Amino acid sequence: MIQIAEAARQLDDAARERRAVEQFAPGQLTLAQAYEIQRASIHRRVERGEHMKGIKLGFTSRQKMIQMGVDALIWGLLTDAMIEEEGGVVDLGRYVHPRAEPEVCFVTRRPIDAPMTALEAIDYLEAVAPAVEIIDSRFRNFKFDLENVVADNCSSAGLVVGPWTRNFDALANAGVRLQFDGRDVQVGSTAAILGHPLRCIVQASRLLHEAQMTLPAGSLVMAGAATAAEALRPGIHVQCQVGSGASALGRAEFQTALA
Ligand code: 0L1
Ligand code: MG
Repeated sequence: MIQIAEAARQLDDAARERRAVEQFAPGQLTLAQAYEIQRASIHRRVERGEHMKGIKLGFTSRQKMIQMGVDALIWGLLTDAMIEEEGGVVDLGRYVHPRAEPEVCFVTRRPIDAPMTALEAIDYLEAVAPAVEIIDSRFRNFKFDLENVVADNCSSAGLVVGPWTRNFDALANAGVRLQFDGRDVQVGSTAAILGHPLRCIVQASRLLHEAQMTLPAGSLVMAGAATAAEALRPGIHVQCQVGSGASALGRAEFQTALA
């Protein structure tokens, strides 16, 4: 039988020591146990002094589900230690085998404590920004099943958030480009994220309610990748651009350090 605290310790140690580990044998974990492990491993981070910053949704687009062979929406927890400086230099030595995903990030202005409808979602939001999520599975070869990726906090590792705007209208079916050194490596649309990224807030409200959790005002919500993820390498400029022209949401960018 799986020991929640021991499994959380193993994954937390793997993240801190930047080493890949074997996933728990398929079938060994239930989804409920996987979320318990996720919470226990975040608890360890909080005990070390990290602060909760919000949540992320995963597998909100078909491209991501296909890339990873997983077919359900999942969620993970974000702490302040995961935030990388926008426009800054990211040291890939902090990660095991990092990949970049183009996303949008919301910041809330009211606590989310009950399920809401799509029409209500905007009332809960302060702003939105283009963002890059740096995912980093602690599992060998980035291979996992649904329960394992949930236990591993949905591969959460880093995030780079661009300039905030209240231009929520720019979110509908906007072009999304992930570029390395000025070249497109992934191209998609915000419509790939549950049809419209605001639906992530609705999904988040349901998941939080089921988990009997409240998301405080001022929290980040990462909406999930609009495209498949791309492996990061040292010495490149990474940019995520959402929309174009007058209706652009803007861009988030960073440089990866030389090896
Ligand atoms: O944005 C996403 O859909 C991230 C899913 C995280 C799991 C992974 O691909 O490692
Ligand atoms: Mg993501």
